[in-house]
Amino acid sequence: MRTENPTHDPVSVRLVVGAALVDDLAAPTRLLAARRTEPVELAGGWELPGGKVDPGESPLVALHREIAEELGVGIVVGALVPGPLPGHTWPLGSRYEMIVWFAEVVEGEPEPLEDHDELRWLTRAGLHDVAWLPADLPIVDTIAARLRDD
Ligand code: 9L3
Ligand code: MG
Repeated sequence: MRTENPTHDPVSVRLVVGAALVDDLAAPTRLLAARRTEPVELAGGWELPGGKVDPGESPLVALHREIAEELGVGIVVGALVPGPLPGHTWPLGSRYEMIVWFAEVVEGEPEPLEDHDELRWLTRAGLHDVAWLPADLPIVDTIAARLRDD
């Protein structure tokens, strides 16, 4: 009997890094949401910015690179937003897992330079004003618990 399921093969799961960009790491009141432009099945969905770790690249280096490429800003990275999988990652379909850190912009002003066409800073009360990608929803709910009302 064939028991292996390639979609559950950890070797085939690729790591994605994401940033929970907040206005102030010490007293966060707003979270940055980014609207995807591609691929077509995800276009229009809102997400935490980030992307795939390159082979041989460390996750934190990948995070700084992705945020610089996508938003044109420098960041300082804070605590993990701990996910339920080993290594505190979050499930992202069958092919990816994502590791997410809180982060704050320290250089530049975020702009949707690559892979997004709109950005929004959301307050806790307005977190669900955008249509988050389904995979990002539980992460956003965890972040919500850390946001202060402003
Ligand atoms: N993804 C989902 N939520 C996110 C991010 C950054 C990524 N917050 C998914 C979308 C893609 C895959 O992970 O299927 C790789 O992301 P990217 O490299 O296309 O940004
Ligand atoms: Mg990306």
